Amino acid sequence: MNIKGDLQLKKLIEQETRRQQETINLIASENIVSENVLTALGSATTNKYAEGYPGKRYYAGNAIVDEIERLAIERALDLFQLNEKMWGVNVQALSGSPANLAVLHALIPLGEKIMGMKLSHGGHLTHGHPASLTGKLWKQVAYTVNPDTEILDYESIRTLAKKEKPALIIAGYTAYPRVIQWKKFRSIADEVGAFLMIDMSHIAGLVASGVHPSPFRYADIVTTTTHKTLRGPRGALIFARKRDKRGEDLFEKIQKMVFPGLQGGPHMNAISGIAVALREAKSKKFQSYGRAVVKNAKTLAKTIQSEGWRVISGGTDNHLLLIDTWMNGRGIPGRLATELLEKNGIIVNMNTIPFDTRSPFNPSGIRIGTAMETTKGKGKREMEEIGMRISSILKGGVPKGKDDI
Ligand code: DSN
Repeated sequence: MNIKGDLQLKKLIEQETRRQQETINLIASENIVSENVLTALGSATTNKYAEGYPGKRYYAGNAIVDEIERLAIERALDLFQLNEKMWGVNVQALSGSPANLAVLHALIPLGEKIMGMKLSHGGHLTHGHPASLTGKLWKQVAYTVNPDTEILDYESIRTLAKKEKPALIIAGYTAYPRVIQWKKFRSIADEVGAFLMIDMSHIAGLVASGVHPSPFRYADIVTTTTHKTLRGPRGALIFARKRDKRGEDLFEKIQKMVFPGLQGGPHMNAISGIAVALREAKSKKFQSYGRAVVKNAKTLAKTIQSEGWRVISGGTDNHLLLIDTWMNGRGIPGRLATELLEKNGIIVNMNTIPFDTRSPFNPSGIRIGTAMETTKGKGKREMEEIGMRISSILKGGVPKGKDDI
């Protein structure tokens, strides 16, 4: 990397690159992209304005970027084994939040109810949280996990849906460690006549590598960011049915909402990088990567549990786990846990746990993910070491007289 003549920025980027390599990065939504993705991101495609869609642009000179966008589309459909007659994919949304906003705005009249998981239980802001535009333009009906198991309780979700009759139901989360049963969500959505939108941002790479069930058979719309377990550049994909159960072309409506509804020119360098990542995700190597990510998360959960810490829902089936560091006052709050870990070279984020009694600014837990360290080549032995280190750092952080965990 060389930013000629700008030593100040060059130094900062080098420092950040070193930080990523030299610390243990367990932010569940982060990863490290390949050199090829970085090259595509830094390519001349960033210079091109391409408002519109391939073959229907507003400026001249787009024949080549048309091919790039078509390639990204083709690879996205191919990766998730989708028939282009039934599914369309938009590759232009700038990231996950605008992607979700575009879907909602395209399909749901303002003021109607949308149903999503409560943020503090693992949902996302754009699933209707009152602080997000999605919670201001639509009314959120929030579901939670079961208080005893900390796992989705499909029957209580069904009861809530039947009572509230939302126009759209969202499944797929940012801090939920278990397998999601898409079929159950489909039957709930059908019972109340709602669209089923699945936000698989966190687990897209696991779906691509076959270690989490694919949602496509059951969903009307699937959104995903491209930079988490999928290991691409920042960006998003919106998959939508061309003909849903009511005979509606959801894809066409969403296309119009992304452009011109919500955005101007797409970031063609990001789309180029996404095309690279989608090809990589199709490889055998990526399938082993997905398996390793989940294995590593399970090892980490087991190690941390064996040290006396409470892991939410008792473990994990995917790339992330939530640790209750507070343990009803016997441990330490999530914020302090995050700070102590960072001082010791381990990067995580504080996180609420289901039914948290503390505030989101200083919650009861931390969230840990294995996507990035697995990309760096870490395996079972390293995960055990990291788990032991996390535990001993957290125990060292327990104030005097409170070290009885
Ligand atoms: N900020 C992302 C995450 O960390 O899960 C979600 O948008």
